[in-house]
Amino acid sequence: MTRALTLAVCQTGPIQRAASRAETVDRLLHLLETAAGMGAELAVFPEMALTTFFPRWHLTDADEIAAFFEAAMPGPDTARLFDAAARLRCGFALGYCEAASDGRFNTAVLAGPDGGVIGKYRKVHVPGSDKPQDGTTVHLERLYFDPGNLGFPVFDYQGVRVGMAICNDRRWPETYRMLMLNGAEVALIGYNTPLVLAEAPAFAHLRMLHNHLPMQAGAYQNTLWVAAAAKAGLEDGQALIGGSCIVAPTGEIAALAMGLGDEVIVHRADLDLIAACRRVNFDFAAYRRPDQYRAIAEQAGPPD
Ligand code: CDT
Repeated sequence: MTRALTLAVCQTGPIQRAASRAETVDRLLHLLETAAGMGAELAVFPEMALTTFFPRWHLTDADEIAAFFEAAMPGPDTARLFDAAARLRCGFALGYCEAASDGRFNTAVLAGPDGGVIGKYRKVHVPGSDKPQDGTTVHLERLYFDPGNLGFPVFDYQGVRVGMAICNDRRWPETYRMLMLNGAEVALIGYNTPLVLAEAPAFAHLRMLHNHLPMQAGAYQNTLWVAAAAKAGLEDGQALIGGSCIVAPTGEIAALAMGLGDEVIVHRADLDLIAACRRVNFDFAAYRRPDQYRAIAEQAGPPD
């Protein structure tokens, strides 16, 4: 019998700053119910799915910044989502801003089909700057978030090995490699990707290529399923790309979101395809040469 897991990607449209948590959680609940109605067993929501992508602004008021963070997960606003997971027997990965005792993190929590917390991941590759620049659109994630300190954990989800990554992580080959080496069969990714970067406006037409290219390569080169959810559309004046997708271990896009609003896509992921792809090209144990790759772990970039 084929091993399979039905994956759902719950893309959201913009979540404006004016939206209350209750309003936003209502939207996420509706998406989860839709996903479960389509047969999903595990869903992924975007990065920072409870709030607007506030690092586009330079904020200085501590209370104003703290309002974007969750002190507990589940918390008073989000418990309904975990209850729904249990009711629908459909777990999820949810991106949120985590206020923890050891720092502030851009985090995703993995909820099980019983509504319990399985584990969490904290974004390793935090992009942008910690210094506001005069007059230009900024990306100040490094001002508000500490770099993730949990590595790339992989969790058991109903007998399937599941890992997570967040937005900029998806551009780095090490993300998928670490997930594969830790045993992942499925990688769940959420993202908020501006259509135009102030520092590279000429690349605007490449944003979707550079969205799918690394995820397809990561899935193929590591023989994983990738399910990735965008927060899309015009959010508080900034255009975010869509392109949410489910990518097979062959590198093929198995399902693709059409629009820039709330949308669910579903695909029954054949987990046996992983072994088939490994047999064709990527018998890691037989062919990988970790002894020849030392620089990958020891150097950040090319020598000076
Ligand atoms: N959220 C996030 O990580 N966004 C980045 C874009 C900003 S890079 C300055 C991304 O890689 O999509």
